[in-house]
Amino acid sequence: MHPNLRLHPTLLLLLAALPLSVAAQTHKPSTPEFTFKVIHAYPHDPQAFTQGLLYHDGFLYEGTGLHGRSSLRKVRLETGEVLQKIDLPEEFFGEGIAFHKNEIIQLTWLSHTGFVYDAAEFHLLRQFSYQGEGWGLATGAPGTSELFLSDGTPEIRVLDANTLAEKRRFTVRDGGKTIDQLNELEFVEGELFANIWQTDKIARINPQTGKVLGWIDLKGLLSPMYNLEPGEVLNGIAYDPIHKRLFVTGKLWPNLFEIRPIPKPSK
Ligand SMILES: [Ca+2]
Repeated sequence: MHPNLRLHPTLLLLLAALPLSVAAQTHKPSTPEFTFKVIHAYPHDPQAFTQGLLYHDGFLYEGTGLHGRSSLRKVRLETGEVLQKIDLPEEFFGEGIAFHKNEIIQLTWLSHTGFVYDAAEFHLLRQFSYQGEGWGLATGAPGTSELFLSDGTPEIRVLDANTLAEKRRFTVRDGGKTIDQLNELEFVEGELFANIWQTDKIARINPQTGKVLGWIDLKGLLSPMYNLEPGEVLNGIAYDPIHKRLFVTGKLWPNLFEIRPIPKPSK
């Protein structure tokens, strides 16, 4: 501590005696919070249990989950029309997807099995194995050949996109608190965005350290008139780096949105 910042012992005693709630108010949350503006609303297949979402060369690619309903799709953004689709065998519960070179990689939830398809025809090229659960997957910064993988824990694995071997991992923390339930992922302008499962929140994460840089609160994005079931939560982030468009949707949601995060007014 800097000598000038040393507190007098009497003051320390006074601070220790303060009720916790008052003491907490002296430490305002330092992690920036964002709300959102809807730029466009698009149709989304309400039968698609979205587990993976990405944007590439003018089209959306979507991985869906549930046994017997898992698939990989190419989707027209403007209409939600499914242009191309391959179904997974019923024993697999599809999870996150990522684009690498001319291939699409897809995780499964509990099967320790991933699939690699050629992106043009969706032909299955090979399978691979990994430890633990598979939740979200995202391609890292251009030129790094990195993939980010979430598994429901506070840890994010960084894979070599060519070999799919683990290179490193980091723990996601907001201040001193570890953050788990990290679900669908997207790499956006140098940050890793993660849906927090069963919430309306997206964490903005430093992909080197795991530090949470901000929170995007998407509460109220989908109209309450849709009466969502408990499992029909926000999940799915895609980014168009050319036009800097950020897309989000949810499991079985009727809409997909282009949004713009905007700083939350301070209270
Ligand atoms: Ca994504």
